[in-house]
Amino acid sequence: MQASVIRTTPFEGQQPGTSGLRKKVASFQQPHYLENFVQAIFDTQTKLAGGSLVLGGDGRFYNREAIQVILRMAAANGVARVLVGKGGILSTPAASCIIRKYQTQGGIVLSASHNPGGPSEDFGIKFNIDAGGPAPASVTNAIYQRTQTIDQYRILDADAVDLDQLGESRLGELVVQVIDPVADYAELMASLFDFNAIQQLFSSGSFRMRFDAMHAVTGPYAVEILERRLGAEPGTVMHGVPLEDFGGGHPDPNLVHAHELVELTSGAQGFDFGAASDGDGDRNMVLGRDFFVTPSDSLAVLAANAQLAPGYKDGISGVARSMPTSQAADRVAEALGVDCFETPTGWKFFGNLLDAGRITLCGEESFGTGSDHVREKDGLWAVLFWLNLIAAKRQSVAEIVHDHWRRFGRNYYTRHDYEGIDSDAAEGLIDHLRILLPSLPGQQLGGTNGGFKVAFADDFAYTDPIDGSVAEQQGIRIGFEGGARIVLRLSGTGTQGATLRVYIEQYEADSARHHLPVQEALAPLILIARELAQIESRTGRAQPDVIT
Ligand code: VG1
Ligand code: CO
Repeated sequence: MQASVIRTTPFEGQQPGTSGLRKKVASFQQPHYLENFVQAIFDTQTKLAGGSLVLGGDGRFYNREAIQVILRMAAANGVARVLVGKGGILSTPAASCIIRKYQTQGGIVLSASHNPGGPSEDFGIKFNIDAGGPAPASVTNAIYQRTQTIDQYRILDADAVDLDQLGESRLGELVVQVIDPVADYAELMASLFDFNAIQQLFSSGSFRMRFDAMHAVTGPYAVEILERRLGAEPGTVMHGVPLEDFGGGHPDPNLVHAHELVELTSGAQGFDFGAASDGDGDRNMVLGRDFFVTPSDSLAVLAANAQLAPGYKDGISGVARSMPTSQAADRVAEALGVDCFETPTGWKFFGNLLDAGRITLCGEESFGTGSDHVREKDGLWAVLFWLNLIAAKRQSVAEIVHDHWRRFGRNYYTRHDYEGIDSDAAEGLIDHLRILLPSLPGQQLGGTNGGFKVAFADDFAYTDPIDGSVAEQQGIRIGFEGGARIVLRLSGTGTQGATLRVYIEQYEADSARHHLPVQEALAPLILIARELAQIESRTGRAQPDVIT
């Protein structure tokens, strides 16, 4: 077997976004496109030569082809060992778990996460560092720089590796180890949560749940853990077979895309608990009967009750949330006397805080919750944490959250997404807000009777407390007296046009006012955001596409 050096020229736009390089499948299918990016990883991440690498993806269309290319390139670039998930499959949190457990020099995760899959949909690739988490900007910038000057890549001339047989084989000098994608992850979960208590909850007969894997990567993980190890009834896991196109749906666990689960948990006969995860298994949605847990609240509830799970019995060292995530967790941190950090959007910003032991739990409003057990957000982990709480407290989801609001107050929260809008219009909208920012503090917005007084307005910048790195222009923040906030930013994960995200939050201490419909409670702030940002006139959209 021989390594070839192939001449190539740079592609524009191989800059990773919020979470890796995401493009249409057709982009990745262009000759040399994937290869250029992968070679840029090998050229800049020099520890991989002679080292080991974890490799796997969420099973979407083009996963298998990409895995074979990357294996042959790893062999030609002197990687000693690649641990690849059976069938080329690894959930994002499982990849993180395996990088850490086997102390590899990093991992390559193939996923466009919650974006649809299939020949005309999205594909993605992301590099994770040896700590197990998404590469920080310093690394992704270096990879991107390299893609702009690249003129050759190395690849072994070899046949495809059998990815469906567990065990070792060789590709030239490279040892390819096909591993069970579920085993190590399931073991880690069993070490963190009270599996006996959860087992008893399922066998009690008075608790029934459904987990919607959305035909994405978590199906096999959820069947193994929930049905086999914890004894949930067969059929608990819905849409459990991973499909290359996720059955044609958006593998995005929210009220819009997981509506079947919402219906199953509705009404007197509804299931007690519903949960879903996304394409690559790092997101979670948690539902009770007729009850939706806002991800921001979920983080706060887990933080307030962490000691009920064996893995967190000694309490938490601190908590972090992304900037647009509601401030519910801040109130818990204050009560616990621990730090709460506010980071830019994207899991990579939690890595240093987790590594330094400054935080135990972290989360994002975008259905992401996680802890220091790995360096990615983790969908099934959050579901198991909730099951552990329900088993320990012997309360329903709604009771747990209502108790939480009584104790800490409620942060009403919603996110409005305007998808696929014109990129120039989106940039123009943000520029317009940037110009407006200095004039806002002190202004009374939202009409004469009542209204909201602006306490601060800025374009969020973050200085990492561990390494001092600075991230600027991370989203427009408008904070009001009393804690209400409007946040606006553009998505960094889309592949078509721009997506505007508008995040709205308002704090309510009075428990008599904790049961209003969310959109109604937030209506005045929603209106302020629309008018201030001139959303309709600039984007042509009167209504958001997705409300969560
Ligand atoms: C979105 C979310 C962000 C999340 C990111 C990756 O990014 O808002 O919180 O970290 O997706 O999640 P953006 O830039 O589109 O707002 V995943 O599950 O797609 O890897
Ligand atoms: Co994801």
